[in-house]
Amino acid sequence: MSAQDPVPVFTNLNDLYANLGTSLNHVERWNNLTEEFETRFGQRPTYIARAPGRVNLIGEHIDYALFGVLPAAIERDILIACAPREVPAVSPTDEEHHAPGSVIAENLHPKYTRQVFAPAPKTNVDDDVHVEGWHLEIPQQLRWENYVKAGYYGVLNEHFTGSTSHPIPVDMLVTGSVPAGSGLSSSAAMVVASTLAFLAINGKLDNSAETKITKGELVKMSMENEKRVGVNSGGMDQAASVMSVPSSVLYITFFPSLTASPTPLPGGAVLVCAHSLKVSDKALTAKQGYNLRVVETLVGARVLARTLGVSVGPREKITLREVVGRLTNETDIGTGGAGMDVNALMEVLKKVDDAVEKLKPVGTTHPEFGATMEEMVEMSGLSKEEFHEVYMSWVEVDATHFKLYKRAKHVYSEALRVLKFRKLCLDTAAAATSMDDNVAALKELGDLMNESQTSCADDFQCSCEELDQLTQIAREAGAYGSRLTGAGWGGCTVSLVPESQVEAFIKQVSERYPPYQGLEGEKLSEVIFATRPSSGACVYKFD
Ligand code: NG1
Ligand code: MG
Repeated sequence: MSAQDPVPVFTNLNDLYANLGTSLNHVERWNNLTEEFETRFGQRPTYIARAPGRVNLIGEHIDYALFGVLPAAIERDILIACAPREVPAVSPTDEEHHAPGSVIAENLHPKYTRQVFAPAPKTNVDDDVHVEGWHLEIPQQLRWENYVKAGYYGVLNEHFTGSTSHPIPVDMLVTGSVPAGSGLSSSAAMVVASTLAFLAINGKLDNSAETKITKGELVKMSMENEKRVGVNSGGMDQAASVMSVPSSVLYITFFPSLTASPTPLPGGAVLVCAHSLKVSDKALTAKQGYNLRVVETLVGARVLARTLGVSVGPREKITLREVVGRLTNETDIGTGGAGMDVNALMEVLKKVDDAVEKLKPVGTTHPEFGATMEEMVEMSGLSKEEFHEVYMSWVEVDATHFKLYKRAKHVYSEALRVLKFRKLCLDTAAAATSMDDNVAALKELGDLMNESQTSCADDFQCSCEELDQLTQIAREAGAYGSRLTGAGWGGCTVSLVPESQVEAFIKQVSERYPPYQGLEGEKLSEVIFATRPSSGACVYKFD
């Protein structure tokens, strides 16, 4: 499996269901979506695009520092059915039917209302035939269709720019089983599915050589597309949603290039996702949360590079991963290699640790080593103007103190935990192991997850009371390890639980975690459920 593999386009239902696996009732969901589409739009869909959510086992907030992460796609997913809209011969004058590329988007969930929108072509005054680009308004507020539009935007601007052909009008129906705002990446799943749906419907995605799209290309496009919703995310969610394979977690690297290697978990354990029921909406909290962390880690990397004598271009946004790469003159740059192993990273971190200490501003009075804006600019070695242009002009943040030291400390320690976690998985798989060996390995993996939670809570400060409490209860209920998953500040936890104890585990957590009081049956399985790694995004083409 590689980034060069094409995104699968199935034309046969048996192949599709074989790819999806049987543990969730896929057949019923797909049939229901197809029938609803016919009822609402009076025609059968021509495509259904599917993209799964993901759970991250370990490696939190380090993808945008370009360190490797270990997520897996989950079985829950977003499905988008679509068909070209028949434009009536004698058409009404309403815009819905006329504008090129106009979209009618409906959602099976009644809370998400019907949306009608159309992109606007930008033309050149001297050449009004070739379209120069497309405009599609994506308001900076939380709306479900933003994620549909974000996927569409990239397709429009990549495939309908500089040409005379126009996108076609589309009817679309969306359904999702990934809980929103939960850290399971419903957002990336929506963007990936939407990107796929708009590519397919416009004839840009098929099994033929000219219209094939590789998984790597789809990840890149979806990452760009998701940024349009206002979060400067790394590529973990999109890569997991696109490239995952059943029954393995995926070790994803971003530096020197995107690679994904399936990594089997030791037998005898399952993953349990549990929602803290604190909804965390990154689109709303990014200024003091996610985007602020992106800025803090990037500025930290520049300051560190200066301390270590690593060269950085004046306008370059060097990452913490690149700092250690340059420090060691890493030779695999450009070869697509997966980069450092545990020992190599430990070696280089010995050199980096002292420099990380220097990210504490001199004489600071802030209790958590936060630097003020002025101190941070000074530490960066840039002028105020340069600093603002490089680090502040592309993102909105809202903070008085920037904790460069704590953030870098988390990123490097977390990167090392990911490598240790992966090595343990690989070593266990390679040895002819007994059940006891597996249990020993699972305990160690659990410890790494617990350490990750502590680092997220104390140094990266992306946990919250609910997540701290829920992970603690999970450990007491028998999990090998438990931690927040995704961006944090709310959303889900992931726990590694002995397979034989899953039911008892879920029961105990549901009795002890206060927000679960009174939940049972389907309501309870919405918020706490076992999941297994599932396959990545695909498209089904109807005949
Ligand atoms: P969530 O909020 O779970 O989608 C985000 C980022 C990831 C990664 C994690 C933290 C997006 C789309 N995803 O995940 O890239 O940085 O936080 O590890 O913003
Ligand atoms: Mg998200």
